[in-house]
Amino acid sequence: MERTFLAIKPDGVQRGLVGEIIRRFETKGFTLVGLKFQKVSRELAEQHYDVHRERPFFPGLVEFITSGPVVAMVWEGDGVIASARKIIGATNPLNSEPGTIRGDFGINVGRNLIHGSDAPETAQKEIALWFKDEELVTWQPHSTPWLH
Ligand code: ABT
Ligand code: MG
Repeated sequence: MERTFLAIKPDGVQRGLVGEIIRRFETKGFTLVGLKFQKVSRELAEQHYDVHRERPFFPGLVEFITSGPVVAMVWEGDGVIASARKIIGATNPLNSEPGTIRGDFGINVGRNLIHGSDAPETAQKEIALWFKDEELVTWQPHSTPWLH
């Protein structure tokens, strides 16, 4: 079953949007398999955003992501990687559609509330970076038998 890595960033936590954001993935029908609340070390932040290391916004990005606690999560379900990106919305909240998380709650590209893996390879890499195998729970939700 497909899995993706999502993280509610410090701005989402500070603004009290943790419940609202988790609710959207739960009610869509995806399954939570990993969850932790933590402050992010500089080392983890730099590894997570390694592809952006040479970009001018990289130092500010690392500063921001390490500025307060984040909610790191792994979600499972058919097509969850692409679907979560749709639920999250475009990178710049000013361009993201109403109805998406960033479209509904954000205005600033540097404060865009939530991260979602952008492809199967990055999902795999990010899950391994943020979670140990034993922190992930394999289970079958039984409450929605007709979902799939
Ligand atoms: P993430 O889920 O955080 O990776 O965002 P997303 O994949 O939608 O967008 P990318 B391109 O990966 O941006 C990573 C973070 O860098 C910030 N950023 C990006 C800027 O501040 N300025 C820019 O010009 C660009 C392209 C936005 C993303 N995170 N935050 N916060
Ligand atoms: Mg990205």
